[in-house]
Amino acid sequence: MIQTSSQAIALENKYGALNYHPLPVVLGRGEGVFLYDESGKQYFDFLSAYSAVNQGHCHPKIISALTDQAAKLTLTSRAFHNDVLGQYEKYITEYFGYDRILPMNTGVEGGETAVKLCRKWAYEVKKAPKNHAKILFAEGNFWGRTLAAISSSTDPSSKNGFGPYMPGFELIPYNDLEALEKALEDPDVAGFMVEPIQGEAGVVVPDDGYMKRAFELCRAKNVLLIADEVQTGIGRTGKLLACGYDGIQPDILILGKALSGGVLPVSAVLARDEIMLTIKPGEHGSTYGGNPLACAVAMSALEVVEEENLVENAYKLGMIFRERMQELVQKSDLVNSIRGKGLLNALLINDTEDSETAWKICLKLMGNGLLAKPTHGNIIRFAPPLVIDEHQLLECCDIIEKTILEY
Ligand code: IF1
Repeated sequence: MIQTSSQAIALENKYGALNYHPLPVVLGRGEGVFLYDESGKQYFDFLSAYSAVNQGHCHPKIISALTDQAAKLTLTSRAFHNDVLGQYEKYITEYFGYDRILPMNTGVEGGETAVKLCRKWAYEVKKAPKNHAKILFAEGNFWGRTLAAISSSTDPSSKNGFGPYMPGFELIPYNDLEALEKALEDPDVAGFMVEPIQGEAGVVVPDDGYMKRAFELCRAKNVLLIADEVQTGIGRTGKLLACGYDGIQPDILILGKALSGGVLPVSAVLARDEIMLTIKPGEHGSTYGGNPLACAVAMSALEVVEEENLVENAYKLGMIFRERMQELVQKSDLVNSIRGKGLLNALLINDTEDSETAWKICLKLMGNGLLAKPTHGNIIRFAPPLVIDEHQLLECCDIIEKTILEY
């Protein structure tokens, strides 16, 4: 059956839960930095599935790791060993410099795992009194949709209407070291979970050295720094990890999204022995976590990042992108500023947070062959796959500039 986009959209609207508000484009194919709709129209992907597709759509090496492994063995559960898991665990722990990995699937499960691990460590190693451990979060955080994740949220649309919420969580302002220092005076605090750049909040970049100082403050109080690099990790910000800008190795590292290059949900929690070994058999897990298909895909996704120098590319092209957008800020009254690191950037529009301006600009961008999504009414996130080349990036800058100037 031949299906038009309006038919495809109508089906979703009739039979699906209405928990999203997508741009009215129906995609059927992706390759590298490009997406194609059902009529064959080509778009530059400037969302990369929220930074999951850092290696580009349907990367041939990752897809062949997927299909090769899929033909051999996909899932055993962790009730048995499989012949890929150990190799993957060795590969990823060496890649990021940790003792051990706990493999999960979605990003939010990585976050849940990190929180559980931190609590377990607090009771067994730090000797916190039973059920007293507290975890600090920064206002504006986003780490997913589970009840624990929304319990730490300050975004009413994520949080409201789903109570009661998880106890033992505390909020402090982001990028505020004094507030952190004060919160750390409470001896029950066991961990501080934080994004090195806040994604959902609108690509909020903290002051230089924030993560480093936060890490030192935590260390001084025997509190674990848990870095949520689900969105910022794996090259996106122009370093392998955004924490790399501060030269720190977080106590617990959460990865997801691009760990599979957008092929299937693969997340990971990395930590040193002292922390990871507090969880014993039967105390945590997941049917699909560590499945051979995910392990094979993740290894090849990480190999691609290295082989194709995606970290360096993101760094270099990010500089060029922000320079071009800075010129646009000068030329157009509509845009206020550009911020970000590497290829995780946001353009701030001169309008209110509840306006429709960013959305309307994204519709125009779509018409001009570039897909991006607003975050809030006045912020547009620009995050192309890291395989984009300079020529393509400049073409995209032209599209963005033309669209904004014509608006
Ligand atoms: C949705 C935003 C991005 C994340 C960080 C954990 C997770 C995420 C830092 C959970 C997920 C998503 C999920 C997506 C929208 C999205 C998002 F717009 F909300 F801000 F990426 F920019 N930590 N981010 O950003 O990972 O469980 O989803 O695999 O529709 O909820 P997940």
